[in-house]
Amino acid sequence: MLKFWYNLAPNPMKVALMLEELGVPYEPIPVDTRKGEQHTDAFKAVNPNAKVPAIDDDGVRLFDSNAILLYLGDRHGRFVPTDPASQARAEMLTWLMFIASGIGPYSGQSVHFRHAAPEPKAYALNRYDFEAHRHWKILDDRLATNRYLAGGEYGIVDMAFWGWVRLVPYVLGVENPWTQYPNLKRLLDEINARPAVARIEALRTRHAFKAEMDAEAFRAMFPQNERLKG
Ligand SMILES: N[C@@H](CCC(=O)N[C@@H](CS)C(=O)NCC(=O)O)C(=O)O
Repeated sequence: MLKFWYNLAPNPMKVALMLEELGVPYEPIPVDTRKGEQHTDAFKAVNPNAKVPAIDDDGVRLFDSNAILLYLGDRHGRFVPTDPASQARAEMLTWLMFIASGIGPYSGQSVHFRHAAPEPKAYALNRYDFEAHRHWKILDDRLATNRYLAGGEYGIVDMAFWGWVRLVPYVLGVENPWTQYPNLKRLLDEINARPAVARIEALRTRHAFKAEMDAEAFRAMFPQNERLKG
């Protein structure tokens, strides 16, 4: 059976959504990153990058959420346009990579500098807040004229989007960003209403991940800080 190493953060949740949409059986294996479980030798044999998600699909092993989405889409011939020469496939690849290389990293750094970094952080926070807004605005504009991100049909790009868009208030430090970005909210609400998302709620309650961001969690998730200690 397909093994899925996960926690409840945005990148694993995209893959959880795809697995639930496909309806393939899978074994969820929790990796508690606040306890440092991503750094064990056993997990690094699965993902040398020491992050979730990763999968093992009956011997086919992958890590990195967007690679996994693409693999599963191609493998099952669902939620991706299959003709490699088509405009639809080109748009799917373009927006998937935009999320992988833009939305994810800039949103992640916006969260880090807003909620976790020590002072002084004004320069870094301004940069990542600006870039996070800029990237989300590009998606909001795209969704003003397209029902889904890759065009006419719901697919893996929308799932990659869903992983992150739920956290936009936290990413941008704004209670109600939706007045500014109504099209993001429109697609978020539509995806949230899908039965696959309801099934993910069941997965979310299956394992009690550590909630505290204490010294152990900071050491595990931000190992670079150890270099600053005299
Ligand atoms: N590019 C990777 C990023 C994975 C990633 O950053 N995962 C986070 C959760 S969303 C994680 O494992 N963080 C724990 C850590 O950095 O120690 C992907 O898309 O899968």
